[in-house]
Amino acid sequence: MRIVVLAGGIGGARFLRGLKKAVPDAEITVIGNTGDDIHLFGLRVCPDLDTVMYTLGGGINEEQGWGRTDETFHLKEELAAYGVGPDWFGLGDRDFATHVVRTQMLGAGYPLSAVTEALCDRWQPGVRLIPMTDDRVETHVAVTLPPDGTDGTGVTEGTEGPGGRSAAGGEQRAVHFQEYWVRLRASVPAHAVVPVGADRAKPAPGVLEAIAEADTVLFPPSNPVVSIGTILAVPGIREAIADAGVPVVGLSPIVGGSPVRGMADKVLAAVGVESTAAAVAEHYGSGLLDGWLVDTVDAAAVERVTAAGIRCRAVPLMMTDVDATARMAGEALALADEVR
Ligand code: GDP
Ligand code: FO1
Ligand code: CA
Repeated sequence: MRIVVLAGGIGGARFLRGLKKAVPDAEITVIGNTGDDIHLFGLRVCPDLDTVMYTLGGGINEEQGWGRTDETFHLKEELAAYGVGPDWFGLGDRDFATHVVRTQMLGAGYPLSAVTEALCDRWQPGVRLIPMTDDRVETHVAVTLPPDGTDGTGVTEGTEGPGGRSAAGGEQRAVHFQEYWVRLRASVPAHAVVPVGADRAKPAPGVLEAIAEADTVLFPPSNPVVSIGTILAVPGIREAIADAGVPVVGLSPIVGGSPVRGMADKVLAAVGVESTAAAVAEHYGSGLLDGWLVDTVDAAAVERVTAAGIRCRAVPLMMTDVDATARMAGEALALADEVR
């Protein structure tokens, strides 16, 4: 069985661990989000690709869900001693090595897809991990900063780019997604989420082929806006999924009206989607989704999703351990077989 999964970071990676356990013989291709990528200290950092690679390869910091296990921060501390920031992004020493290797290979002319394959030679994630594109795409968020020049974080520098005054007196800025998510903790009003460069990006080699050859396409409980939404913004990917003629089944990252983890509600609001399991299904739409799983606490949403032309079922969707996650993956594949 050939399965294609569009994945962000933690939600995608943890789901993949369950999927591998549910169907050990499946050939799984993961199309990873690169809209979160950022250049720091001259290095290319790919948080979502690395989260998938470390999680499936056994190197992830389990509590945090991102970054390396058994990590130290000497390099970051030394950089800070030189006054070199940013100080708000926690890059550890072990993690730094990944970014050094990646940046060196990119500098030598290898595309990100080839670099990712080389990094996975070490980690052996047991899936084929392909970035959505080899081109540069960076998610930016249009925000309003408070009028007093502070942003509630106690840090006043760091936001760059053209801005202006809003009617409310706050300052309008477009900030990098990581700055919005990690530095500002999504605590300032967000008005738009833009995957800058996506409109000119091409799917990485292997992406469209994997979709065309898939038996099933799965949307794990990843962020619908800044993870799966960004992947779908690369011209050709959404169309390839819709045209593949195979079941497309998703699992809701929203349980009981809130994200299980993180601040997906904030970016959903920025694109005008309410934070409910049903609204996220409608946001993807019946043109793309054939099946949708909601958590049992959201059983009342099944009717609304079904009315939208998407087959829906309520099952436990909390990834508390690998076995629970494997059962979720099994339910997703069973739903796919029903619509096949
Ligand atoms: P990120 O890139 O690290 O933010 O990770 P993803 O985009 O792949 O996934 C983030 C989403 O995972 C969040 O919106 C969470 O609500 C969702 N999530 C995390 N853990 C669980 C879980 O146990 N169950 C469900 N249904 N969703 C989860
Ligand atoms: N997330 C944080 O909340 N704080 C950090 O300091 C941080 C550092 C970091 C370093 C490497 C990496 O691969 C991921 C990292 N993340 C961090 C997670 C990352 O920002 C994710 O993109 C977001 O959590 C949402 O996807
Ligand atoms: Ca992410």
